Amino acid sequence: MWNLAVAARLAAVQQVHLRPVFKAKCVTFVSLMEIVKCLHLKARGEVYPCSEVLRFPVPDDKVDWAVPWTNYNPVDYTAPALLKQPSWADPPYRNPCGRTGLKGRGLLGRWGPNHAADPIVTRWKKEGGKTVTHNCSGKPILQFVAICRKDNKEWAIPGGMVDAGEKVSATLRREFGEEALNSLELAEAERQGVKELINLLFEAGEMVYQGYVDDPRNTDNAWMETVAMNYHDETGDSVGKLALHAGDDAGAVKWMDIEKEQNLYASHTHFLHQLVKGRNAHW
Ligand code: RP5
Repeated sequence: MWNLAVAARLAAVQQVHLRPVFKAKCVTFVSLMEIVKCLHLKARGEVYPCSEVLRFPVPDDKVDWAVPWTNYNPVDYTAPALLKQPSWADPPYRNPCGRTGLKGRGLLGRWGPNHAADPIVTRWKKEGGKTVTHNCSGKPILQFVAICRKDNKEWAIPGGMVDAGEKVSATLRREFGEEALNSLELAEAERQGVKELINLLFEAGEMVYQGYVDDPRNTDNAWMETVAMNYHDETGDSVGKLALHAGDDAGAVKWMDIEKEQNLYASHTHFLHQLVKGRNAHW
């Protein structure tokens, strides 16, 4: 969608060459990239519009980012009107929760929000076929599938980054499969079975949290945001019975009792707190 919007804007400016492309029913990403490249001439004009700002001159053979150019020193310019932050303009990439003491992107790939998805798969804790209640609260104890992250050895929800163009619902399934069931290493037939089971359970999820994550990788200009969904196996007969196997970024995986003493990765303890409140479980 974004590429279509960009190309449409460029087409409106240029009027001419693009018409045939837009008449075609199927516009591919590759052809859009070509369009953008061949139009990239006015975007190198000497004086920037509505200003006296001069661009750093870029010759034809240096346009491509792939061509090394150590002396490239583009001019930094944002129009004064934009600095007043009108409602239609993007805010500068500024961490919405405030300063972090570090600028740049740190370990994160994108400026601004970096989108993740967190599947919280739960079941009731049982012993001898009976649901276990907590001595103090008298409430049933929920368990969730937790992974131990390889990067920092912290226990966490088996979440992950949403790939470009991927639907969040697909990320949730993929990450759970890869990290908690080691789907990447399974034989094809087995992987198919696991996929079907996940698809069944993940048909009915409930959103627990959406928004900013207090992730240690966050900076002033790049931060994590997530959608945390709960997939609950009420009887414990489907995923609740699955053999868990850590895979990909997970060093270990287990069913973990949910209780407030846990100190999980990033904001994951907070997500679980939201979840137990909704299910009236022990905390
Ligand atoms: C957290 O980082 C999110 O809540 C999600 O669990 C995780 C995604 O990052 P990776 O696990 O892919 O590093 O902020």
